[in-house]
Amino acid sequence: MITFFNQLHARHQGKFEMFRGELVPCFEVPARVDHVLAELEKRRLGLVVVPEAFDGSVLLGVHSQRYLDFLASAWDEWVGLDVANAERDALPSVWPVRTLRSEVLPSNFAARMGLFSMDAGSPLTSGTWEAARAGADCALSAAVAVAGGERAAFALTRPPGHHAGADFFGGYCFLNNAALAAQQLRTQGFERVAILDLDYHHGNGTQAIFYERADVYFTSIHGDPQTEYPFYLGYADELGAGAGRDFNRNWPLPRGTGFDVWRATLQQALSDIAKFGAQALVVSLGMDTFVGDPIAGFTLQTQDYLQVGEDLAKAGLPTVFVFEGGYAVADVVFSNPGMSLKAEEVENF
Ligand code: OKP
Ligand code: ZN
Repeated sequence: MITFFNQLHARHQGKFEMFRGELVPCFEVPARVDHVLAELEKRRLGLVVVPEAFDGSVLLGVHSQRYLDFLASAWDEWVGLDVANAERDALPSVWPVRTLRSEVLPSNFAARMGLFSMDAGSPLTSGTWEAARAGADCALSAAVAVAGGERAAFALTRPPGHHAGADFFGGYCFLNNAALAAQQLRTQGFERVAILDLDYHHGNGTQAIFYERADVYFTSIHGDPQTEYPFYLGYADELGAGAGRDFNRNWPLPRGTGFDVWRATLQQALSDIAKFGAQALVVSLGMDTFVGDPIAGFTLQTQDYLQVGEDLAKAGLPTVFVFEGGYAVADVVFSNPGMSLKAEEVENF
């Protein structure tokens, strides 16, 4: 398995996120991927390659121009408000909820920050844009590699992407890496692409991006949004709309769900992907299903991920893995299906 990694990920380093009324240290830290990288190299699990830099226009396949413009200039605008802001993360504080207008673009920076975001837990920092672009390059390069004949490619990226919509950030995500990979596979000739989101949190951004499309099937196994982030999407009755009707499927599971039920659900999701006739697969690989994760609630254990790797391999599809969540920082390497595979299985993957 070839891995795409860019050390520029570390340019995104939030200080605090809003949690239960106070600012707490960010869970989404650079060390997350550094541990995975070290382990990949130690176990010699294939090449680790720096991705090529894609032209910004590729991002328009998934994101709106006005959102990309905002992200690209946000840090400079933030510091322009007050030079002391250079030492502070930017967090939104006001949002255009129902009855307020979101097609008007205010000139006020805080107003635009709210317009283009869904929560106050995703700090925007001096290097956020650079890191997000580097992450998108990893996902796009992984898709190009798979389109070029690789059986599997891994985009080892952060910040994650699956909560980011066409025109908003949130849930630690800024550019939707999985969506970009899926779109790239479409562009390169795969007629039907499936996205399997295994992160503990529902991939609301990815779902929304493809909700009205029949060419990209989205399915997700996640903590029930009645109690788990992102709360406002990810329910079982969301089946797609318009041409995309029946090309979206959610599998919300209660907090506390263990591997037996989770795996039976995975089998159903994989069977639906086969019925859809997917020619390629993008896996949003969140490792926060691990029992030790500090912000999630499933109880998968290290050895379970061996089974996950085998189940995914059996699907027999060219596969792009995109790293998403996983916050048990030092343990995240032990909960990665690709990394839990035995050497010969990695070869066949
Ligand atoms: C991103 B990904 C914890 C509150 C939760 C948002 C969680 C985003 C998860 N302080 N905040 O799906 O792993
Ligand atoms: Zn997650």
